[in-house]
Amino acid sequence: VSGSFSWDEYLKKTKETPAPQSCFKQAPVPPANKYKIGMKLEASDPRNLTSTCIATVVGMQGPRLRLRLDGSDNTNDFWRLVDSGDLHPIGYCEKNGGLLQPPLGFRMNPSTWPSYLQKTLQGAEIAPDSCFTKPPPTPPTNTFKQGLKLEAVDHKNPQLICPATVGDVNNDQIYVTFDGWRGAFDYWCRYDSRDIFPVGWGSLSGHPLQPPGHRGMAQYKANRIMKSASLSSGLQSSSSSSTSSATSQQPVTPSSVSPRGSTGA
Ligand code: MLZ
Repeated sequence: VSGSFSWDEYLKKTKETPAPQSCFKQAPVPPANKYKIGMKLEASDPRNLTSTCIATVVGMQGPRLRLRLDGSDNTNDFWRLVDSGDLHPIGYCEKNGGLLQPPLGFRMNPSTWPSYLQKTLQGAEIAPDSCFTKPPPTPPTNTFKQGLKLEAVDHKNPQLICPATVGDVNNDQIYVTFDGWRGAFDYWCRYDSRDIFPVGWGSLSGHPLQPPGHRGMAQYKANRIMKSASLSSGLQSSSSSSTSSATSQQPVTPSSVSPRGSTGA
C-alpha cells in the first residue's frame, strides 16, 4: 500500500504547499536510531506523566520506538521518537533524586514492585547513552497556517504516519486533518507536538508514509486516469474541465473542516 504515494505528484495535482521545516519541533535531519529490540530505558508513563518507569523497546520504525512499560500488559504500547524528551538512560531518575515507579495498571501486588524492579533489570540489555539524542529546539511561536501540508501520526493508529493538512490554527494549537478520511481521525495538538512532521520526513527517516484515504486517493487517481484518457483519446474539454475543477479542490479542503474548529484540545 505505502510506497505508491508520491508527495511531488500529489502537491502538483492539488496545488498545495508544505508547511516549512521552521514550523516544526523536529530535527531537519531525522536522528539515527541506535536502539535494538529488547533494550531497556526509562520513560515517562504516558498515562501518568509524573511517573518514570522502566520501558522495553518492543518494535521500531525509522527513528520511532514502540515501547512497553515493564510490569504493564501489551495493550498500552506507545511510540516515541529516539530524540523524545520523555526517554532517558537507566539510572537517570535516581541520579536526579527520583524513584522508579510501577506503571499505571501494574499487574502484580504493589508490594512486590521493588523486587520486580530488581529482577527486571538483572542481566537486562540496557540502552547505552549513545542511543539518546537531545530533543530539537522548540520554535518560538506557532507559525503554521491553515491549508499547509504536513505528515502526522494517526492517534487512533499510532504506528501510522499519514499525509495531512492544517485545518485550523488557534493560539498554540493546530487542527490536524487527514487527507481523504472525512474528519474521522482529525485532532487538535500543540504546534510543537512531536507527532507532526514536515512533508518528506517519512522518506528521509525511513519511516513508511500511508497514502491518503479512499476519498482523496479516488479523486487523485480519477484525475490521473481522466488526464491520460483525454490525452490519448482526445476527450473533449467540457467533461474534462468540469472534472478537473472538481478534483483541484480534493482532497478534503480546509474550508470543509473548519466548522469543527471550535472543539478544544
Ligand atoms: N485500517 C484503518 C486505518 C485508517 C488509517 C487512517 N489514518 C488517517 C481504517 O481503515 O479505518
